[in-house]
Amino acid sequence: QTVLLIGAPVDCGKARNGCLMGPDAYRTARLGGALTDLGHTVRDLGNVWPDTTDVAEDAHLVALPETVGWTRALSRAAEEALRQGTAIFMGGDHALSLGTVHGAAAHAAKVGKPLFVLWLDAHSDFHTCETTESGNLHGTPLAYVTGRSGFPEFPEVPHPVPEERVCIVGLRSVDGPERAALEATSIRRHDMRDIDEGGIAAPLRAFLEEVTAVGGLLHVSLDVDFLDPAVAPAVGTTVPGGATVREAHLAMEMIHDAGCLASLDLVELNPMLDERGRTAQLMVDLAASALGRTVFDRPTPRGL
Ligand code: DIR
Ligand code: MN
Ligand code: MN
Ligand code: MN
Repeated sequence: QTVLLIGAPVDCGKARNGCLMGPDAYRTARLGGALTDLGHTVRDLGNVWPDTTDVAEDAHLVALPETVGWTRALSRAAEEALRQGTAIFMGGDHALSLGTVHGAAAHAAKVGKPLFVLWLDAHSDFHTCETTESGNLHGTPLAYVTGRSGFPEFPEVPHPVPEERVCIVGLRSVDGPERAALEATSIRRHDMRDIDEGGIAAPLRAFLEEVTAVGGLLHVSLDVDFLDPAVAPAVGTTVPGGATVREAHLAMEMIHDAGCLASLDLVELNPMLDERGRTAQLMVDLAASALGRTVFDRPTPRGL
C-alpha cells in the first residue's frame, strides 16, 4: 500500500499556538518509519502552505482569511494525495479538516464512490461561522463538509458528505447550538456514556459495515482530545473522561480490518504541551494500528 504523509501546520483555528509544530513532532516520532516497518511504501510530501486570499478579516471569527487560504490549499492537496494512495494529514489544528474532507469528497466524487466520515473527538465541531461563540474555526469543520450554510467566505461545497454517512464518537463537550443542530440531523453521535455502557466496538462495527457494504471510502478525523488527557495531555482543549489507549487502538485496528481507509487526519497535537513526546508517540502508534500493526494477525477479520 502507498501511504502519503502531508504536513498541515495549521495553527489559526484557535487562540493557543503550538499546533504548527505537529508535523515535525510526528516526523520526529517516526511516523513514516513505523509505516515502512509494516511494509507500506511511504512518501512524505512535505508541508502544505495556505493560499493568499483577499478575504477580509472578521471581527468575531479568528483568522478568517488565513483559514480560508488553508482550506483552498488543503482541499487541492488532499484530492491530489488521495489519487496516489492512503493520505495521512499531520496537523495542525482541526481547522485543517475544512480542507482535507473537502478534497476527499472531491476525490470520492471523481472515482464514483461514496465518502464516509468518522469523527473521533470530544467535541462535535458542528458550529457554523454564525453559531460559534468562541470564533475559533477549529470548531466548525464537520458543519462545513456536511453542507450546512453559514460559511459565506469559504469555497463552495459541491460534494457535501450526507448526514447518514457521518459518525461521531467520543463526545463529551457539545455547545448548545451544536447540540440543537445535531439533533435535527441523522448524524450518528456516540457520547462517552454510550462507550462506557456498551463499548466502542459495537457502534464502530455497525458504521464500518455500512461503509464496506457499499464499497465506500472512509475519512477518519482523529482529534487528540478524543483520548483521555491522562494519556494524551498535549492538546489545548482537554476534556476529562476520554477514550482509553486500548479503546483508541481497537478503533484503529477495526478501521484497518475494514479495509476502507482512504485518509486520516491527525489533529490538535500541541507539542509545546507534551510530556517528552508521549502524545505524539501515542498518535503515531494509533496511526500504525490503522495501517495494519497487530500483535497477532486475525485469520479472518471478524465479520467486517
Ligand atoms: C469549541 C471547539 N466547541 C468552540 N472546541 C474544539 O470553540 O466552538 N476543541 N473543537 O477541539
Ligand atoms: Mn476537533
Ligand atoms: Mn476536540
Ligand atoms: Mn494492511
